[in-house]
Amino acid sequence: MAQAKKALNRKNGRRGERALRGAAKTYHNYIGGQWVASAGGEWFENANPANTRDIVGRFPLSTAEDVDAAVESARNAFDRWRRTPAPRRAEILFRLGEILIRNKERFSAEMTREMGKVLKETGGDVQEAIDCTFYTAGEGRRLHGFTTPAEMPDKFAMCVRQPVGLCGLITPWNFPMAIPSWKLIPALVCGNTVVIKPAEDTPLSTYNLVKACEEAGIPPGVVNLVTGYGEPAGASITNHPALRLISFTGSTETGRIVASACAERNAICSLEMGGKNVIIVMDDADVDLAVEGAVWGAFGTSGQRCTASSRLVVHKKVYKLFSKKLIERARGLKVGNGADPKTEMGPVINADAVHKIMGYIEIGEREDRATLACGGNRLTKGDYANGYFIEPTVFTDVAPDMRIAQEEIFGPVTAVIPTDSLEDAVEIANGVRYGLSAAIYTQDVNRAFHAMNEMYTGIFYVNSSTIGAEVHLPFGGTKATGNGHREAGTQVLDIFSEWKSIYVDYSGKLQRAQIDVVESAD
Ligand code: UN1
Repeated sequence: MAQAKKALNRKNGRRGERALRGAAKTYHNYIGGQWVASAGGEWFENANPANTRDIVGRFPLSTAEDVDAAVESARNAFDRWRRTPAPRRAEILFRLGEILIRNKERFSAEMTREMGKVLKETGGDVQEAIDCTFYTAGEGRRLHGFTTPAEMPDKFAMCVRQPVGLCGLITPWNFPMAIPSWKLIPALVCGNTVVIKPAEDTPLSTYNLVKACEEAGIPPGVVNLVTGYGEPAGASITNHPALRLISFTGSTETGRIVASACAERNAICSLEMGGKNVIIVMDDADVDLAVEGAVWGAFGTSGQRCTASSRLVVHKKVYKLFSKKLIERARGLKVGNGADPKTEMGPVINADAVHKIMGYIEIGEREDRATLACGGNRLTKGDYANGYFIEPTVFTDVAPDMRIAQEEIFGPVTAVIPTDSLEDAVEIANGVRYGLSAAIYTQDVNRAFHAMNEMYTGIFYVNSSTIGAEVHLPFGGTKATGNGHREAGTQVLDIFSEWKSIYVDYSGKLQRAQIDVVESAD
C-alpha cells in the first residue's frame, strides 16, 4: 500500500483531487490470455503530466507473484509457439499491424494523455510501432541463416536461428508504444514468448499494444503483460530464473543493475540506455537548417529522448548568428498540453523529472563557465498550474567538461559549445561517456565524411538532427549507451534468436575435422 501511495504522489504531485479520479478506467494485467487484477489486489494510478487532476487509468500494482504467473504462462505457451512456422507467426503480426493502423488516432491521443508529448509526436510513436510490425513481420519469411562449405567431403554445413526461449521486456515511458514494439515484434517473429512490463508512467500505450496482439489472434500465453514499478515487478522479471533473456531500455544506472543480475544467472541481456548526443555546426553550414535541426532535436519530446540533441558544438564563425537564432526559436516555442494542436512542446513526465531537470539548470547557472541564455524556469501559472512544464532552456558558452555538457539531463535543456575547428569539434563531441547519436551540419562532403568516420556513435546524421531513426536500420549506441547489441533492422534478430550450427555428414564414415585432412575427393 505504501508503494501505491508513493505511486500516486509521484505522478499526481498534489492530492485530494478525487473528482476526476472516480471516473478513471480500470485496466488489467494480461496473463495466459486472461485479463486479471494483481494477485495482491492493489492498484496505481496513471496521471496526465499536463494536468495531474486528469487520471488516465488504474493499473495493477504487480508483485513477484504476478510475474511468476506471467512467466508460467509464457512457459506453457512456448513449445506451441516456437513450433508454429515462422511465416504463420508473421501472418498474425501483419494482422496486428492492420489493427494498429486502424487505431492510430485513438492510441496517439491516449499516449499524449498519459505521456505528454504533442499529438504529432505520439502519432509518430504509433507509426514507428506500425513500421516495426510490418518490417519485422516480413522476417517471418526470411529469418535467414546460411550454408557454407564444410572442410570434409560429403559433409554439409549450415547455420540456423532458433528462439532463445522466454523473454522479459522492460520498457521506458518516452516511446511507450514504439520501444515495446522494437522488442516485442522481433521476439515473437523469432518464436519466443514474453513477459512485458511497461514503465509505470505510461502503461496504457503498452496495454493498447498487447490488447491489439490479443485481437490479432496471438495465442494465449505468448504475450503477457504485467504493470507496476521497477521494484518489485521489474526486479522480479530481471531476476526470474526461467527468463532466458532480458531486454531493457532505460537509464544507464538501472541498466547496470539489470546487467549484473543477468550476469549472475547467465541470462542474455540487451541494454539500451543513456545518451549525450551532439550536433556539430560547421562554419559552412546552412545556419537556418542547423537551427531547425537543433530545435527539433533539443526540444522535441521535451528533450526526453535518448537521442535528444543536448549538445550543440558550433564553429566560432557562425556561433553568434546560430545562438541568436536558436534562442529566438526556443523563446517562441509554444509550451502546453500536447493534446492542443497548437502546442509545440509538452510537459515533462513527472515530479521526479522536474526535480532532476531543474537541478541541472541550477548546476549550470551556478558555474560561471556557461550563460543561461533563455528559459530556465518551471512554468506554474494558469494552464500550467497542474502540470510539469519547464521552459525550453539554452545555455551558451558552455565548457565541454561541465556537468550540463557531460551528463544526461533528459529534459528541454541544451548546451551550446564553441569550437574553432572540425578536429576540436570531433574531440569535444566524442568526449562523453555515451555514444548513441551524433550529427554534423556542413556543405563540405570531406568534412561530413571525416566526422562520419571519426564519431564513435551508433547513429550518425549529415545535415539532419540527432533524432529520427528509422526502423529498418539498427538502433543503439557505443560506450555507456549500450552493451553491444542493436535493436531494429535485421540486427535485432541477433538478440532474439540464437545460432545453431548444424553439420550433416553423409559420407558414411568417421571424418574428423581438423585431423583427417583431405587433399582431394576420391
Ligand atoms: C529514444 O530516443 O528513446 O530516432 C528513441 C528517434 C526515434 C526513437 C528514439 N525514432 O528519435
